[in-house]
Amino acid sequence: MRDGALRLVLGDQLTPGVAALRDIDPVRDVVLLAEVDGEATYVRHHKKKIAFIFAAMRAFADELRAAGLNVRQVRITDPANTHSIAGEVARALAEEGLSRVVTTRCGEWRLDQEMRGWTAALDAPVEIREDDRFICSLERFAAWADGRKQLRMEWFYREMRRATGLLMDGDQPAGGQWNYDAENRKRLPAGVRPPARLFIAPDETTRAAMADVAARYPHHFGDLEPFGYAVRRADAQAIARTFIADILPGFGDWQDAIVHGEPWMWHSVLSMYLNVGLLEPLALCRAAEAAWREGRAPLNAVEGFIRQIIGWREYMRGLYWLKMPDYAALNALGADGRLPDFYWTADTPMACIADAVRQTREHAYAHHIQRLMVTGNFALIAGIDPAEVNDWYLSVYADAFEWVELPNTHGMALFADGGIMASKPYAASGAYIDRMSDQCGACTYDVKLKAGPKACPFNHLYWDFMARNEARLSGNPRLANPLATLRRMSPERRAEIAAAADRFLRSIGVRTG
Ligand code: FAD
Ligand code: DLZ
Ligand code: SF4
Repeated sequence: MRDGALRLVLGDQLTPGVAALRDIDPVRDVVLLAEVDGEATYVRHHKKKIAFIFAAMRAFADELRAAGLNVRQVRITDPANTHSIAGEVARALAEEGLSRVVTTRCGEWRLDQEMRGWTAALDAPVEIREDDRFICSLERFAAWADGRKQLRMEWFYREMRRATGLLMDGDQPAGGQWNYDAENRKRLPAGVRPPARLFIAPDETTRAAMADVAARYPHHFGDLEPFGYAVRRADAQAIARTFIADILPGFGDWQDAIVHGEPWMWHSVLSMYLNVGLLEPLALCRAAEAAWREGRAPLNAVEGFIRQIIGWREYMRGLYWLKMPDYAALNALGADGRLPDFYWTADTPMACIADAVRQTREHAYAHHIQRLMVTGNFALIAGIDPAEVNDWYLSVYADAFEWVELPNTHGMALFADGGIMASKPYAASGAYIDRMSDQCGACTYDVKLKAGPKACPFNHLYWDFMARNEARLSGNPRLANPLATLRRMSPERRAEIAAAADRFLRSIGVRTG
């Protein structure tokens, strides 16, 4: 026995100051980083996501070794690999002669539950430390939520602004307003194009991880090439700096816009680095605030960006741990349709969906409005089973971990939680997509048509969704207008909508039987 601790660090805990590494003894303790099939296949993650995580784990092992720590790095190709985190912890304890385990609370309920049984299963003390890389502790979130009927993000966000002092002048919001979202919904004017971005050419470490993934997970969704994401902290920080200098100034204005051939727009594309621990949320927000205070970016852009991180990101995590495990099983609208194949193949004449899926396949990324108002909105109004939709979102995005994916999908996109998060379902017809994008001009369907084979499917699915859920949604004041319109429709028109939606949903395999 070397009387030291095994310091387990998971693939999304790649931060030198993560709780499990605090007070580490560089002589007696050993850090474990284990690449295992169990984590790579509990959903069929996108190939680029797995390569990104494996390469970032390998780069982090180099970083820790350079800092003088003992690192036990288990590669996915290691013949002795047991392919589960628990198996690798047990093997490391035995082979390294260690007596206890220290780790940081993980980001998913399934693994957290498993870890809570490890002390008994491994016959060794397992210390699980809170993950304090977040601004709001889970206790603080629970206290904020306590006794509230509705958990609106905006109120939580204001608390986070006060707690961090970000964009505050004394106890008042900078510029006099908390939220500048009303300025952030512009359509992209003709001729305006997003700025160029910094991509990182894959180094040897990344190339090796890509080759391992190509050999081991050939049937997983997604392309490995081209690979331009950072896997090292310094590269992620360089990308964040160029975002703040060149892209952040336009972040707010066209935040909701979708343009063919422009996957990134003015978005930061930093979520994957934040979520695996290569970037720190508070430091990033302080750098964004400095850009505004020094006149390098407008307030609507900086406030919008900071709100996404200290507001939405923190709120999603708080809600996830507050409501799990029941939250995952909620299906308030009783949706039970199958996920159509085109979520994987992009083989659909609906130009907006084909484009979002193609980009997702290529980059393991799509921006928020594509996730919410294209693939998410379609799944909502088509009535697809939330469990299938969640598996898809958890698989296909490089930034997807259940603590953030589930509440976004289940609560924000699908209204499966019946309104714990959102005050109404984000259901929209083709008109919304037409207003915010250039997709409809290139589509086989006609967004202006409401009936007939050429009519945009979002149009009849939207009204079919309202009709199917009329009773469930009738008490919602924010839906008073569309429900009144629905009630004014003739029985013939309602029957026509139901028949068109049914025909279409059967043709794509959402409804069977
Ligand atoms: P930006 O638009 O540049 O925003 C800046 C940062 O704010 C992001 O990097 C992210 O950290 C944070 N952020 C923005 N919106 C949200 C949000 N709604 N929830 C939490 N953080 C937010 N985000 C994930 O990180 N992982 C997921 O698995 C995920 N799944 C989603 C599923 C659905 C159905 C929807 C509608 C949204 C999902 N989001 C998820 C939220 C959001 O779409 C992504 O965070 C964002 O698109 C990431 O791109 P970006 O870094 O360019 O974001
Ligand atoms: C997502 C992921 C993948 C693909 N592979 C690994 C892995 O091999 N080893 C590991 O420690 N973590 C991996 N992860 C991240 C975990 O799935 C993540 O830590 C949990 O889901 C909790 O958020
Ligand atoms: Fe999407 Fe309808 Fe527009 Fe086609 S017409 S791109 S299906 S919204």
